[in-house]
Amino acid sequence: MSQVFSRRNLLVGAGVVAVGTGVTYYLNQGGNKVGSFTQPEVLASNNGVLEATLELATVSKQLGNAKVNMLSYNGTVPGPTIKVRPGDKVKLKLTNNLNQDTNLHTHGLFVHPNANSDNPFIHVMAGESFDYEFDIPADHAEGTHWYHPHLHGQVANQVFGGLYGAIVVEDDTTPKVSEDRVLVISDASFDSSGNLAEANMMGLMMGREGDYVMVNGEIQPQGKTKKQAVERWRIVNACVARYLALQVVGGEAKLLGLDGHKLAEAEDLQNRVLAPGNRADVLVTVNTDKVSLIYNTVAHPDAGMMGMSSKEYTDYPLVTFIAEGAATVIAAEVKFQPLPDLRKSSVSTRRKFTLAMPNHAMVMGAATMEGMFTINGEAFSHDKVNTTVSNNTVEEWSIVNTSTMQHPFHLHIWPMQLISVNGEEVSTLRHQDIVTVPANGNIVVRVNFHTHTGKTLYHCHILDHEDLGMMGVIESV
Ligand SMILES: [Cu+2]
Repeated sequence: MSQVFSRRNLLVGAGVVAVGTGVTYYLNQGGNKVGSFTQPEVLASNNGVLEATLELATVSKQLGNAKVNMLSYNGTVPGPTIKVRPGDKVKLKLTNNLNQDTNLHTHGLFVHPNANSDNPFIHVMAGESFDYEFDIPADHAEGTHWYHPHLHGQVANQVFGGLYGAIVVEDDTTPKVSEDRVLVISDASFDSSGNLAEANMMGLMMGREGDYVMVNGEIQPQGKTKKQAVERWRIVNACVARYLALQVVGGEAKLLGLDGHKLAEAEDLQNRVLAPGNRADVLVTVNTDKVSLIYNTVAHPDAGMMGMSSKEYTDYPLVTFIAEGAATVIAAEVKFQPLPDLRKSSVSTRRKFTLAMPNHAMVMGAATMEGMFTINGEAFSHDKVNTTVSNNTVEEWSIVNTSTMQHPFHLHIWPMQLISVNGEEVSTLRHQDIVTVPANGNIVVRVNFHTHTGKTLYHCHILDHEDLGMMGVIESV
């Protein structure tokens, strides 16, 4: 077992080893070059149509001073940014050149869950291609979403491996800014040969956290900005299991929206926590000669148990932009259109979902934890519809967590309005597609099932938990 629980590190040969407690700043070790900040390639629609190929393949890429082997869309980590407008038709050919099966989920897009649209039940076999087609509704809100594989049993491995990319929906209200940047945050671990590390039993149980935290596939990249520049940062938490407490140093940071849904008004970003899968749309005004996105570890209640020794990050600069010269200041006008407030809706059905996972004693000696992560006592089954809802109704869901760690609850397609957390009402109006259910706690959300009917999923977005069964099938009829 010692082999299984040992922390393996990247860059051993390069003399850079980050072990033990406290942050080992990668940049401070042995003269590593600072990676430069780059934007993923953009696949943009033209005249209402985006037609493109996403090819999955392994890729050998430079990470700091090391060569590592990851999984990629179109040869890059993250994959290309998909940029669309409301009303667009999107045709994506998914070409699977991996030696494992996969599929594609357009996380956050309000599109159809059936047929060859955002259908997580599709299976794209190794060596095969599949033609996806999505219609972006004409009234789709502008905002930031993302895509990743959703093949049950393989989701955590494939996302950890590097399969993720941003989706940007732009419309005429999208604010004009000095820079509009995608910041995809992800993590991964590697063995001494630079190959992706496998998750051990603890990693699966708690959700694996990679040793290296990246922004757009680089460790602590640096880019350029200008003084007084007004920038939009589209932050995607693409980590399998890592919660990110984020703040901006060197600039004023206003949170405009979460999960692609505008808040009622801008709020301070400071120390906002993004669960795995959450996105934050942030407006940053550079007010010094250097602006950084700073990350702090969100302490896990079970940290330190049984060899779980993830690195602690304290005030860790994920990405830094150096200001040179002065920006031509552009006034970024942000429109906050009021979201429908489901607190005023009449509720057709109330349901309770109980999330449960095994404790340490239950998994000691177990060969697998498959099926031990459940919702309402049941692990995911392809063959079963767990929840049937009626189109054009508003439901109220109480989501209860019986475990000692928090779970980020994700519903596909229809956003959730957070009503209360541990019985305390949420005063602000917010729609999200991932809401965190506190340890031994509960939340209440309301959902307006409308427009799309069909079968899709709800699950924990700690992707290891989803793969181990904490997922259910919902059908809107
Ligand atoms: Cu979970």
